[in-house]
Amino acid sequence: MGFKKDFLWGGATAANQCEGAIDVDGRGLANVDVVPLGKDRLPIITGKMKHLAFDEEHFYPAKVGIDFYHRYKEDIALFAEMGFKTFRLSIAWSRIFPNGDETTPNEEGLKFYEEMFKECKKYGIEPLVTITHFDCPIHLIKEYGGWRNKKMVEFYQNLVTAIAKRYKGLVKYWLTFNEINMILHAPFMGAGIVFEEGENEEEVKYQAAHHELVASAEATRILHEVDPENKVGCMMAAGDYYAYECKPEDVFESMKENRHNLSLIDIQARGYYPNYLLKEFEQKGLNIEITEEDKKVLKAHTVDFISFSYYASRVARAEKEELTAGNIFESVKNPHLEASEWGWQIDPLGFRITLNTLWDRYQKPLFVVENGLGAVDTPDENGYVADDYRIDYMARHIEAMRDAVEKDGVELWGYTSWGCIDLVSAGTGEMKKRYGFIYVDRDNEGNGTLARSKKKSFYWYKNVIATNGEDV
Ligand code: BGP
Repeated sequence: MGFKKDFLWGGATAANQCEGAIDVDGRGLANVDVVPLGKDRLPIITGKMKHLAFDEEHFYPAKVGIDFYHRYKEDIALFAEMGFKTFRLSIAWSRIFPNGDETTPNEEGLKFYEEMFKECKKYGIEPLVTITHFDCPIHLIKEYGGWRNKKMVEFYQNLVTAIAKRYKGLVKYWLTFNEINMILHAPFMGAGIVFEEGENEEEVKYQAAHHELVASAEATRILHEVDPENKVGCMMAAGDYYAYECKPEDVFESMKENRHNLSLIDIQARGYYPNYLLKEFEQKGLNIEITEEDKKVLKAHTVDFISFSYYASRVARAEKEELTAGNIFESVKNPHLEASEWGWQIDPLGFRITLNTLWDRYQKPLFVVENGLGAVDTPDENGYVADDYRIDYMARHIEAMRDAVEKDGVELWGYTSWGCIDLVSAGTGEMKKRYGFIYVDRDNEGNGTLARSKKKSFYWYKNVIATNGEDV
C-alpha cells in the first residue's frame, strides 16, 4: 500500500512570483514588488537597506512575473492535463486590501481569485491557498513598520475574514504564512521588517514572529468559525540538520539547530512556547511581549496539519568554518551529497528523515507543499526542454516520500511540487532558476514571449499522478 487513494498531487506557486500585473485592478504595492534582481537584493531581503525605495534603475521581476494574472486559465488547463488534484497558490494581500489597513475589501481583487478558484473546480482541482506568501502591503511597512507592530494582527484578521467568507465552499485547505521560520533569516520578505540603526535585530524578529503566530491562531479560529470543513495548516521551510561528526559537540549543535528551526512550528502545532525558546529569550536578554490573552489564543487555535517545503538537508558543526554559500540557511557542506547549481544539497533520504521527524514530533497530518529542483533549462532547436535532471531529482524524492508513508507509517495528505510552471525565483529574483514542468519563454532581463510549452517532466509527472506515485 503506497499513497492513499485520494492523495492530493499537484503543484505550487506564489502570487508575487507569477502573477505580475502589480498595478492592475486596484492592487497596491507590496514588499515583494520592490525587491530588485541583482546585487542589491540581499540587503533588501534581510531588511538592512537604508531606505524603502522603488527605483526605476533596478529590474523588478514581480512587475510582470509570468503574467499569470492574465493567463491563469491556460495554465490551469495545463495543470488539469497533468492530472493535478490540487493547486497551491497564494493571495496577494494588496489585491484584497491595497493599503492593508482599509476596512472594505477591493471587489476586483476578490473577484480575481474567485474566478480562479472556479476555474480550478471546473477540473476537479482543489485549491490550496497560502494566505500570505512573503507578501505585505508597502503601506503597512511605511506606516506601521510591518509585523513588528501588533496592529498587523488586526489587519491580517480583516484579510482572513474577507477571504474566508467570500471563498466559503470554494476553498477548503488554507496555509496561514508561507515558511514562517523564514522571518528569522529573511525578515523583510517574511515580515516587512526594515531594521533601524542600533536596534536589537533578534528581538525585533521574534516580536514580529510572535505577532504572526497570534495572527495565524486567529486565522485558524476565523476559518473554523466560517466553515467547520476548513482545514488550516502552518507552513515551514524544513530540512533536518545532521551532525557533521558523531562527536557529542556536533550532535548537540545539530539538536540546537533543529529545534531552533522548528520553534515557531512547535507553537503553531502545540499551542505554547517551548521552554528552550523562553530560556533562550532570557539568556539573550530578549524582551518579547507576550500577553496572557495571546497565550490563550495560541493555545485555543492550533493548526490542523503541518505543511512544509523540503529542498535539502543541512549540517551543523561545533566549529563552523566551512559554511556553504547559496542557501539562505547556514549549513556546513555535506561531503556525502551532491548539490544543485545554487549549492542546495540534494538528499532524498533526508526527505524521508524530515517527514519522520515532523510526524513523530507533532502527530498531525503532513502536507508537502514545496519540493523540486531549481535548474537552468536550455530548450533545443524546437523549443523542447528534456529535463532529465529534474525528473531524476523528483523521482528520488517521491520514492523517499513513498517509503515514509509505506514503510514508516507517516500520515501524508498530499504533495505539491514547487514552481510547477516556471516562475520568478524568490531567493535570486531570476527567471533562469527554473522548477517547472511547463517552460515559460522569459529571461532574466525580461525578454521573451511568455509562451508556455511542456517539458519532458510534464509527461513524466502526468504518469506519476496517473499511477498514484507507483510508477516514478
Ligand atoms: C521557498 C519559497 C518559494 C520558492 C522556493 C524556491 O523558500 O517558499 O517562494 O521560491 O523556496 O526558492 P528559490 O526561488 O530561491 O529557488
